[in-house]
Amino acid sequence: MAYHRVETKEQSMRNFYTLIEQIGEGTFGKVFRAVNKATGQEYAIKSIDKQTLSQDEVNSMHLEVEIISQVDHPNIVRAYEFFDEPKTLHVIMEIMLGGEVFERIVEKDHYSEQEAAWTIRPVIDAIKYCHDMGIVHRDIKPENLLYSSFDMDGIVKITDFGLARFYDDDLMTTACGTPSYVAPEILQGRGYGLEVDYWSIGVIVYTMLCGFLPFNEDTNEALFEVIKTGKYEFTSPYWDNISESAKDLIRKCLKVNPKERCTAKQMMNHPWIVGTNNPQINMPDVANKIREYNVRRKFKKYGNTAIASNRLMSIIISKRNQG
Ligand code: 3AM
Repeated sequence: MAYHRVETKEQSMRNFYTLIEQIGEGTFGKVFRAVNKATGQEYAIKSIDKQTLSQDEVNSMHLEVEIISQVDHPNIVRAYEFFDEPKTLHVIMEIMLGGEVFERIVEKDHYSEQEAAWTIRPVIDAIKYCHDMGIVHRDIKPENLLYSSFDMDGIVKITDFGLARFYDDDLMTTACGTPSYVAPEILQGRGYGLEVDYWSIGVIVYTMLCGFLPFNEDTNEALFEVIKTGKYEFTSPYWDNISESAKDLIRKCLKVNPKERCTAKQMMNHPWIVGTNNPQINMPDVANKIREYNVRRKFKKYGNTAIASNRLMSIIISKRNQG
């Protein structure tokens, strides 16, 4: 990936790209649709105002760029250029025009367990690839799984490596993530590893098969207490007709003890993910529930975005002090 340290006006991003419209807002900064002036090719540009960032966050952004410049996988959004301007950072990325994975599911005429498994399989493969490279994503959630296009051949890709880190064998301690998808060991403040991404996959698969979250409380404090116990249910009647194989996978991902949790490699070999015997019965009620969940999610968006270290830590600590 090309890195540009911008010192003159001629070198600035706007000399090479025309911004068309804002298409999103991420953990750090805004995302725009843009066109390369020389080629006419469309890209997504993530722009971050440096003045709104602490030095830690600027470092984090540089790290995100370093990470995405090293990954090369069909199910991970590509990044091409990085402009480091005096006031702003811009990452030029592949544009994903097909929308979020949960938005697409509800548009399908037919949605079965088989389709759910096919949808999540490439995501697990991409996570396995990251982990093999020593990269932990730490913010796997439906909002970060985007389709490349609306065509039939559009493929799902992981985006937003804003919280990703290189991981060696030392456990990480920074508390971060998105409340509904965060793993218990992060909340216990005990140090954690790659397994946090497997937990998030468990939460996503659960939600894909019923349309509601396994852990859901009115406040983050209450939510974190429940996540730490790892207690959830396959609530009747919603789960009555879901296969035992799907439930087995979810149980293996949502283990409180990260050492007992199913790895991405094991998931890729799990019968439900391999998917030769999955039910192909249409599940219109699940699609409807996912539709309702999407509406709630958009509504709550700013209550359930990624929480970087300080704020999450203060919620955990204030809860600890209370009890
Ligand atoms: O703000 P919303 O949730 O609508 O879909 C992503 C999200 O949109 C979008 O930017 C927001 C923060 O992640 N986004 C991220 N990367 C993108 C990309 N490469 C993207 N949209 C298109 N192409």
